[in-house]
Amino acid sequence: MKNKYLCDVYETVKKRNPNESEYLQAVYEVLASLEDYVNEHPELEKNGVLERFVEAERFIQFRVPWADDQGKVQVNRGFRVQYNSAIGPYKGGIRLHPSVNASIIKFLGFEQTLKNSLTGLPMGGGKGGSDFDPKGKSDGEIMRFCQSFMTELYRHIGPDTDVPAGDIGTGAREVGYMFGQYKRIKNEFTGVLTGKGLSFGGSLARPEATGYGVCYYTNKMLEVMMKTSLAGKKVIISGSGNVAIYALQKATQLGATVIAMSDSSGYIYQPKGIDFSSIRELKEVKRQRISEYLSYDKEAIYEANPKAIWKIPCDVALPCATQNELDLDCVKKLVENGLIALAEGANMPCTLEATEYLIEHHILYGPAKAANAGGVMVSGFEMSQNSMRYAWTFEEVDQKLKHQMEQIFLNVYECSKHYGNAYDSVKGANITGFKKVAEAMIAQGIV
Ligand code: NDP
Ligand code: 2IT
Repeated sequence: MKNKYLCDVYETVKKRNPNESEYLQAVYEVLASLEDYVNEHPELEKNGVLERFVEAERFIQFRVPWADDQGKVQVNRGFRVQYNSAIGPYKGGIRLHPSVNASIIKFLGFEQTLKNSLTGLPMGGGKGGSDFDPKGKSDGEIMRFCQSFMTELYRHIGPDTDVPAGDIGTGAREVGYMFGQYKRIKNEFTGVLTGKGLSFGGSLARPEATGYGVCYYTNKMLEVMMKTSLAGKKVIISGSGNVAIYALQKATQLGATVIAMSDSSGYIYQPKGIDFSSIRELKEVKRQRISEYLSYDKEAIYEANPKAIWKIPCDVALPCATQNELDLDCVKKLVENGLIALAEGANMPCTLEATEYLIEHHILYGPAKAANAGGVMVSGFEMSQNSMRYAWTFEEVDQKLKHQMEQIFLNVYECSKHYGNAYDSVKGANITGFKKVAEAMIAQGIV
């Protein structure tokens, strides 16, 4: 990064957010990739666009007290970042995981702003969460936590203000409890959350959307850039949560063989292909560990080292677990073993060095904010359906999702080529997403 304006902006971000490594990583990647665009657009500096863009509009932190099944009082920390509302109401998920802190919430809100712009829908960027660990908690404990979380959050959100949804640790069950509490406090039935149950305003195909979207994106990327497709490819998917499960289903439907999946304890390997219905039952119904897959398939192999999944040779890698799960060594091994494409279901699963290596080695690369935009896209469709008091069919939503994921790929690809390197999709995605937000920020004045 040589541009003085960008360097100065990044120095300020570093000073203001010391020790927030994930946030600094996400901001650095974006600023560095915007260099050509910023050089061509002096109005950005004149209007202070980047200084404003890297500072969240609002950051809320709050106490979340609840009583566990033994009657003991527990206290967690709740967060919501309302990152940028230039192109629409804040929109983004809620992460429940013990690792959640200000840095993680801010990196996710920052990324979400650009991702939501890429969807083509009018949604700003937001994200929330808590260091609450849902693992091993009873339904009653989950409900009391979600109710307490919403008892504070409700005053900051609304269907035209800020619309939360799921993320790690937050699925339909948690969204349901949060929605119930919001409705009770406000006495309002609105589309204030997405990812709701189908009986109270949820969209068909929202649970599937992120995983399906990653596969639609990957398939289009393979078709346009290599004249091939997912059919016949060996695929590795990390994680075994919402995104991973439906990436498994769609990749398999598109003719690929998913040979390995993981959770934070280990990975399973089955060269004949992992079975979707077994994984779905294991994870969504029984909420068990992935090691239990061996009770469905005696031939599968389990190793208690999740990161070692990247040592298995494959054609396509779909990281769908969490940030920085792939470092330089992991991608070097994948490339050495014949990798042709990697698309990010998770947010920021590759370190900066890993991403650079993929681009340098001309691996087809789908950056998170483009490749996993299908989830928030269908959340946007859920908001539309709620406003219309109407519901589209599964096929209607799925077809819109597929079309728009392919369009995102094409927009990113055209932009990458325009700036001189078809493989540099980081530049393509960041510039495409940023352009619209920056134009809206300039048009709306210094706010
Ligand atoms: P889930 O909670 O459903 O699943 C998360 C999966 O990732 C689990 O298998 C979990 O394993 C694993 N995992 C989580 N944290 C870690 C960690 N620190 N180390 C190793 N493994 C971990 O979440 P989602 O599937 O919804 O989210 C997965 C990723 O996709 C996240 O990065 C999320 O931000 C991103 N995403 C999600 C969208 C959505 O619509 N849900 C949309 C776009 C992106 P374990 O059970 O052992 O913790
Ligand atoms: O990272 C993401 O895009 C999500 N967790 C989905 C957000 C949403 O509002 O559906």
